[in-house]
Amino acid sequence: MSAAPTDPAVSHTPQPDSSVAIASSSEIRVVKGACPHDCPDTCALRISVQDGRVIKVQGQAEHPSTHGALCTKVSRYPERTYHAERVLHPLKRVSAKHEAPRFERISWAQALTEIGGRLKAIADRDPQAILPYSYAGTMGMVQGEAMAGRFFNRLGASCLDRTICASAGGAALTATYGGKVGMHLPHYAQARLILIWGSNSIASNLHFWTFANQAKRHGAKLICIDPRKTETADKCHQHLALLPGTDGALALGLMHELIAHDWLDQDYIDRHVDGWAELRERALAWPPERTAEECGLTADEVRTLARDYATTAPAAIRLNYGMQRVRGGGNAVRLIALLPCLTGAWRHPAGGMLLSSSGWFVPFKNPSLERPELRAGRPSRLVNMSTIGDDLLRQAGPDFGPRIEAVIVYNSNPVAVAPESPKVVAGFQREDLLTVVLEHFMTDTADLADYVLPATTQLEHLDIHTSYGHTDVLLNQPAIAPLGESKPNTQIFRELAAAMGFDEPAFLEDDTALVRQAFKAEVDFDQLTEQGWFTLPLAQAPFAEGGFPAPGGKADARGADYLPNYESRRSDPALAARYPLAMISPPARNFLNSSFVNVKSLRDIEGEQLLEMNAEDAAARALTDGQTVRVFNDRGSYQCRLMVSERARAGVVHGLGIWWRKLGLDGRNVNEVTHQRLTDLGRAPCFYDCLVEVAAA
Ligand SMILES: Nc1nc2c(c(=O)[nH]1)N[C@H]1C(S)=C(S)[C@@H](COP(=O)(O)OP(=O)(O)OC[C@H]3O[C@@H](n4cnc5c(=O)[nH]c(N)nc54)[C@H](O)[C@@H]3O)O[C@H]1N2
Ligand SMILES: Nc1nc2c(c(=O)[nH]1)N[C@H]1C(S)=C(S)[C@@H](COP(=O)(O)OP(=O)(O)OC[C@H]3O[C@@H](n4cnc5c(=O)[nH]c(N)nc54)[C@H](O)[C@@H]3O)O[C@H]1N2
Ligand SMILES: [Mo]
Repeated sequence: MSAAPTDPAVSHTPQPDSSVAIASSSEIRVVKGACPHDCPDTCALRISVQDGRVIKVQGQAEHPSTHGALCTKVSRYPERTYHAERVLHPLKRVSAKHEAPRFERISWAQALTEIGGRLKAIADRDPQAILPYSYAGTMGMVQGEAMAGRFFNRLGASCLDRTICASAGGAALTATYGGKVGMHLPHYAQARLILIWGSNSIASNLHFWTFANQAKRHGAKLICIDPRKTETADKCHQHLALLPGTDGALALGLMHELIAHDWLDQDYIDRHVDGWAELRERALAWPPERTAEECGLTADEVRTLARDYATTAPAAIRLNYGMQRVRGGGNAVRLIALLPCLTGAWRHPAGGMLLSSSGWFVPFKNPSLERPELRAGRPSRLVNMSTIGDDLLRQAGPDFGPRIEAVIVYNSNPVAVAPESPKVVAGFQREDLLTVVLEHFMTDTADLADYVLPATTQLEHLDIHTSYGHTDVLLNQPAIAPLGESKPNTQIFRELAAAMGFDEPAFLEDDTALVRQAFKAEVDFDQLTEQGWFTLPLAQAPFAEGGFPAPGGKADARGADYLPNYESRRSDPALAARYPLAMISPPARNFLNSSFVNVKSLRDIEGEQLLEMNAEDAAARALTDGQTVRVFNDRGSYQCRLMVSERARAGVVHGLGIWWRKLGLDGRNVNEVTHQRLTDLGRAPCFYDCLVEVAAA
């Protein structure tokens, strides 16, 4: 079904395996796959195909980390793939950018010739004016950056600083441990105490929850630390609803109690921690009363948490990214990551903490998959994806470099997901900006494109995956031929390379070659192909005897401190007087960031864009459950449906995300009010550090 390119300039490029038509048969064939989505779980999939059509997507029961259970979203994968609104052929814009979007169908040959010509003209002046914009629409290494990276390196384009999700916590783990490493997922089942900290595991890390639930059945205590009373909090023994952005203070308060009660593992500290003496002084300034005042908890809650954590073994922390989307998010992660070093919890396989396991894969990966040598020493300006709004509106200048003239978007929907959308929209509305979007659907970003190129889904292409929640490599075999004229991202970049006249051998390699190059020989490719996954050979209690991947093998406590939010009663009282509500915008359970919002059966479960608010705050504003409200601050406003709910504590509202703007009540979403200031470490956005007011619409 895949259309061969008709342009002679590109027809020599090889077709990847995944676009070879797969013979149909009325028997049911089972294909082994991997879930591509941005989620810690990276499930092993079992895809049933009949007559060339996927009839069912299930989990693989034998996969030890995900054991056959799938979330509601991904079990609806066929509905997404065969969606009537899939983009199945190239499109060219025929309306102005500020008008309602209108597109006409064009051939691949025309699309490639025109885009190639326009990119070449920009690159002749300065290739740094061209920017890739991608994130984790698919987490696959091949359909992610393998071929795209080669293309942008050869072009000499600007580089994207991929910070939108996890880089504050990532930088913190690297500063503290020397890498993004932590406990192994299955060991949580043996823990006696689990702090589920800044994680709505049931919604966004379901397979961790299975292990936590096993521990609970064996008598472990589960404590949820989250401003929102989530469905995970409902199932834990205790819920501590701290104020957003105060986790660093809570960690210091716990350290205070560890010191005061002599609960430290001084031997572990002496041998495996650098800089404790200095941090110890800072922690002594956080007695339970001060900590409680800062966090919006009671002093008793702080004391009891410290006692539970220090006196139960093994004690495990499942930290997640929700708590690092604030100004002090990086330091908060550093402080929490030090807790198991102070109590010696790392001595046990079921003790320690996990924020991300992705660093465990690094030594096994091929560092030159994206062919960095193709850049050949040319400049590589780094543009932060989290400030794309400001950056698209910026003029050329000595500290910025050339104005951005072209953006090529793949695996991301920045117009919906990037902070401060009024500026992001204004940037993408520039008539002089060339925007090319590789997509499955007409997202808010595709609506502002000059060209939309149809991409294949995970059922239609080959890929290989790591995980940030477990330590298995997974292979995704294509189950069906590409729908319509869609092509894998890799193939689109190969053909764009050919249209630009790039003839290096790196652009002739097919997807099978890329999958085989992704890892070094230690990852057994035969086992991966046969079984569907390969488990990295790693130590069970990785830091029982220290040995952190940092230089010297020690955890580093130097400099870690608590920083309050940019926007809070304490840091900006004048702003807080006008906008007294702290807003967080964690994901709606049945969406995956902005993916799946257009899948009707899932959108029907979510209903409408919702704002959860405590009854006290609603009464103070004479607002009632179910009414349409306007959420606003100096940056912008959006309308949504009010849900008066016990899930919200007083003073904090939850704008559940991330809706497509055009499916929102007034064509906007929650990022209308978020800001573009960055975290203390990792240059990440502060989505959950945001003051607003709410009124009847
Ligand atoms: N169903 C579903 N699953 C997902 C996603 C999705 O959109 N939907 N997204 C995926 C992606 S990209 C990621 S990064 C992960 C995100 O999943 P997580 O890493 O778990 O992060 P969030 O969902 O942003 O937030 C988790 C929890 O942190 C809480 N929180 C907010 N602010 C604070 C704070 O200041 N302190 C503390 N202690 N808690 C706070 C929120 O209320 C929320 O319940 O999940 C992935 N899985
Ligand atoms: N207010 C607020 N904003 C947030 C967050 C929040 O909690 N609150 N969360 C943030 C986080 S954690 C993240 S990770 C970002 C996520 O932001 P993004 O990474 O942009 O994630 P999605 O919104 O899921 O968009 C991914 C897009 O990639 C497309 N896609 C999927 N597979 C492929 C493929 O194989 N090829 C191509 N070409 N396209 C594909 C999908 O159709 C989808 O439109 O959003 C951030 N934004
Ligand atoms: Mo994310």
